[in-house]
Formats: sequence, C-alpha cells, structure tokens
Amino acid sequence: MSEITATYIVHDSKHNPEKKAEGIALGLTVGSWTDLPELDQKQLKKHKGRVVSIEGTGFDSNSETVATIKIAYPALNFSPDLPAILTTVFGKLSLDGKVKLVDLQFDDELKKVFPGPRFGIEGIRSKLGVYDRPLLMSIFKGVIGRDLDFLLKQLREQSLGGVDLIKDDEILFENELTPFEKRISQGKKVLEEVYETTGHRTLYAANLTGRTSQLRDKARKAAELGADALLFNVFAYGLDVLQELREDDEINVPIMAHPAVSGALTSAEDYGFSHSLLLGKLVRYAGADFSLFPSPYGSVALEKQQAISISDALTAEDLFKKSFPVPSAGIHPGMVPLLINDFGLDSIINAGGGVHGHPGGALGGGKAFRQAIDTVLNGKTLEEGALEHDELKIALALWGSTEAVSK
Ligand code: 1AE
Repeated sequence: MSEITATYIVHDSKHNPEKKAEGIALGLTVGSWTDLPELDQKQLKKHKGRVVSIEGTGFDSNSETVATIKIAYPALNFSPDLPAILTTVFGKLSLDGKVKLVDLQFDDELKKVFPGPRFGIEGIRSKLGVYDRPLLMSIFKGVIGRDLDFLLKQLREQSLGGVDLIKDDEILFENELTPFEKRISQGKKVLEEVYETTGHRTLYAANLTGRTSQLRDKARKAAELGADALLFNVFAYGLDVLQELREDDEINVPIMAHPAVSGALTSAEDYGFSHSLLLGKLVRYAGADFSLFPSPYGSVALEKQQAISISDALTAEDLFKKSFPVPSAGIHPGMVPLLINDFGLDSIINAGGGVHGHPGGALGGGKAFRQAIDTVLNGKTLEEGALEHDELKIALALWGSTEAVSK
C-alpha cells in the first residue's frame, strides 16, 4: 500500500517518545485506538498511522527528551496533492509544541503524481548553451518608482557584463511604470540586441504577481510574449499554486522559486519545516527549475550545513529533473571560490548589490563575477586573477575576498 513517511524531531517533557510517536500516528489518522471495538479496529487498520522508528538524541536545555521519530501515513487517507499531504503529516501537529518536520519520503507511486521541474538544470543549460561553469545571475535593483527606460538600461548593462540570467526583484509587483507584459516584450528586444552584437545570451525572469486567480492567465500571456522565465514568490502563494503553474502546458516557461516568506516556516530550530524539505525537496517536486535560498556567507546568512542540505535536495538522484540551487543574498565576487567549493559547478551565483555596487556599474560588476568564476576554474587564486583582470581587482579592493576552505 502506498504511503508517505514523515521524519520529525520532537521534544517530550514526559520522557516517553514511544508514547508521543504513537499519539501522533493515531492523532493524525484514526484518532483513539485502544478504546475502539475490535470490529472498528479491523476496519480502520488500513488508515492507521504506523510508527516506523524512534531514536532518542538526548535532552534539550529544558531537560526535555529530544527524539527523531518516523511515522508512515497510508496514502489511502489523503488525496494526492500537497495541501492534503501537508495537512495530514503536519496539520494540527504543527501547532502542538516543539515539533520540526525534517523530511518526507514519498514512495515511487506517490512521486508519480508530482511533475518536478519542466526544464531542470540540463534544460536551462541548453537554453543558454553553457555547460561547464556555474551560471551567473543578477537582480534588478532600485526599480520601484523608475520607468521602463531605466529598467531596460539596467538590463542591457547586466547582459553586457556577461550575466546569464537576470531576475526582477521579488518586490517588483504590477505597476504603471514598468508593467509586466512590457517588461517581458521590451526586455526581450534588448537582450536579443545584445545577443546579436556579442553572441552572449541572457535570460530574463519576470516576477509573476497578483491575485492567485489571475496567475494562470498572466503566466500564459507571458509565455505567449516569449518570456524566458518567471520569478515566483512561492511561499506567499503556496506550493500547490507553483505546481498548478508548472503543470499547465501553455506555460512552457522555466519557473524560479523565490524564498520570500519561507523564513517564517523554516527558521525556528524546534518548529516548522526543515530548510531542505521546504526549499529543496518540495519546491523541486512541485516543479521549480530554480530555488533561491540564503547562502552561508552573505547578508541573510543560513548555517552552512542547512544551505548545503537544500542544494543536495535539489540535485539528489530522483525521479525528477534537478533544480538549480541558487545560494543568494549579499554575494560579491570575493565569495566565488567559496560558492564553487560548497555548491559546485551546477549552481547559480546570484547577486544584486554585488553587481550593481561595483564602481564600474552593472557592466563592471558582471565582468568581475565572470572573471572570478574563470579564475577559480583555472585553478588560480582571486589575487592572481586580479593581476589579469581590472574589474576583478576593483571588486576585491571594495569587498575583499574569502578563499575557499574545505567542508
Ligand atoms: C535570498 C534571495 C536574495 C534576493 O532575492 C536578493 O534580491 C538579493 O540581493 P542582494 O544580492 O543581497 O543585493
């Protein structure tokens, strides 16, 4: 019988994790058990949650027992969609004291109802024709209250600087000065011009925003206009909305999941979802081609193991295509050795301030990053690279550098 297995870390003041686990397995499925007549027990058995394992891991600072428990829930209990699954495995339980949902193991039968990314790492690389290095992405900055000309000028400069992808800022919503459809159609023209003159291709991800009921039509229109990609604030809407967009064949466009709002669900040590589950596995299963998350070294830093666990979940062997890990926030060229060391070639180096804050503007910023990437891949230190590349030298003088250290 198909089932889903949830792994939790629980805290128990009664020091009886076995009882706690059984309470969860029953409470989230058939309710009380031992009080039921034998006939009811027989009928309900196939719906009952099953405790798979319990592993005590010690005590927390309040002297409560901490344990990792695994519980399997029969797929018979829920319809095959993430809202039903999440309500089953973490519905009321998420409100019930210190419980962290660490992982969900879907069996192959259940996995088949999810789409995974439409393009994945390989599909994005083939759109760009770049196979042998991390990709470089930059972000529009300071565009609220600015007009389309300002935005297009930024777009051109970033592309000329050699960035592979440019995304809207996640806070750029529908507005009169830079309407969504105009950003896509006019942005495309600018990037096509750069491609024709330089041979360098850049993809632009426009922020898909508005009421949930409008998203499908907006995304279809974006696809019709030839959008390269869509940025999506998935945690402001919900994972199922991402899945709906991914599954629509008229929206034949890569989707980039932004982590805005997710910190409220992941950041507490003893509550909520693990980073790897929410920003890694579930975002990938629901269909994002890219997942952004805080890097371990920038302005909104995530603990290194957490950031790496997200990247691992996005790229682990599975039934689905791999999603691009995009460690982000406060990234500058001096961090490139660390990023490549920790996230490998199949990742995206993403910077807003680290591109636009370069004294040579976005053009200089883009070049400095590309020079840093080439330098690292040629086995040289950034200081050696700076002797050959002016933009990199200027960036290192401004931001410094952080050479790679082994994991
Ligand atoms: C974690 C998301 C990062 C992001 O979207 C963003 O705008 C970063 O900007 P910078 O690189 O910190 O300026």
